[in-house]
Amino acid sequence: MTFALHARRPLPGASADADGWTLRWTSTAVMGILNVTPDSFSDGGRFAGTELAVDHGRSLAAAGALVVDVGGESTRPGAEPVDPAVEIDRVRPVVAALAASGVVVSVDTRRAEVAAVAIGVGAHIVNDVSGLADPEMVAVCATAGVPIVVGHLPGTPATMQEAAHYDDVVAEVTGALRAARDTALAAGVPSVLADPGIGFGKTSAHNIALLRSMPLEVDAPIVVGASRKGFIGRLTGVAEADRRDPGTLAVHLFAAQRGAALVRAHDVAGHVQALAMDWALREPGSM
Ligand code: HH2
Repeated sequence: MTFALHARRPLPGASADADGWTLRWTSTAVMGILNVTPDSFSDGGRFAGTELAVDHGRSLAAAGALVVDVGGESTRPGAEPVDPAVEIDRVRPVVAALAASGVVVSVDTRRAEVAAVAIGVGAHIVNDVSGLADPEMVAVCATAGVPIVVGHLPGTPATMQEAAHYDDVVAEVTGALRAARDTALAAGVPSVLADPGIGFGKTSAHNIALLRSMPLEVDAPIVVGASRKGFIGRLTGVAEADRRDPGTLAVHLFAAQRGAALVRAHDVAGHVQALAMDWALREPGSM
C-alpha cells in the first residue's frame, strides 16, 4: 500500500517534485489529536493552555504521529459553535509553534477564516469535518496549495444527531464525500482525503455499516476517526470516554486492514505499536 499527500508548499518529510511536495507513507499512519478546547468530550481542558498544548503536540509527533491535528472547537454531538475569533486565539499559537518545530500540522476547523489564519502561521493540512460547509474553504486551500480532509457531518454538531436518518448510509456518505472531493479538486486544492465522519449524525449501526463497507468507494485516501467515540461506549458498556482506547484500537485496526490511510487517535503511542504489529503480520515483505 502507498498513500500520498500532495501540497504546493513544503511539508516536513515530503519530497519535492515538479509541482510541489509529496508526502508518502506505506501503511496506515496516525493523526494525533490535540484539542485546545475547554469542552472536548474526552480530553476537554487538558491541553487548553498554549504551553501544555505545544508540549503535548510535540510528544504526539515524537510518539510517531505522522500529523498532529490541532482543533479549537469541540464537534461532539450537541456542541454549540465557538466564535471564530476565540477559535483562532486557541489554535494560532499552537499551530505556529508546532509547525516551527518541524511537525506536520493539520488544523481541525469548519471555518475558512480559521483555516486561513492557521495556514498563515504554518498549518500544512486543513481537516474540515463539515465537508466544505463554509463556501470559502476550497478557495482558501486552493490559493495556499494546501491539502484538505473532507469529512461527512450532516448539518452542524449542535443538530447532527437529529439528522441521523439515511435510506442507505454508505451510498449517501460516499456520494457526499465524492461530491466534496470533486468540488475541492476542481477548485485547485492539490490533494483531498475523505473521512466518513464516524459519530457525526450517525447511530452506532450507521458507524458500523460505514466501517464494514471499507474500503469506501470515494477514490481518495480515507481517514477514520473513531477515537473514544460514543458508539464504542454504547457497544462495550464503558461510560468514561478516556477508558475507550482498547475499543478504539480494535476499530482502527479493522479500518487499517481495509485500507485506511490515516486513523485519528488520542493514544498515539498505542496506535503506532499496534499498527506496526498489524502491518508486520499482514505484509509478506515486512519480515
Ligand atoms: N472527530 C472529531 C474531531 N475531528 N476529524 C476527522 N477528520 N475525523 C473525525 O472523526 C473527527 C475529526 C471529534 O472528536 P474529538 O476531537 O476527540 O472531540 P471534540 O470534537 O469534542 O473536540
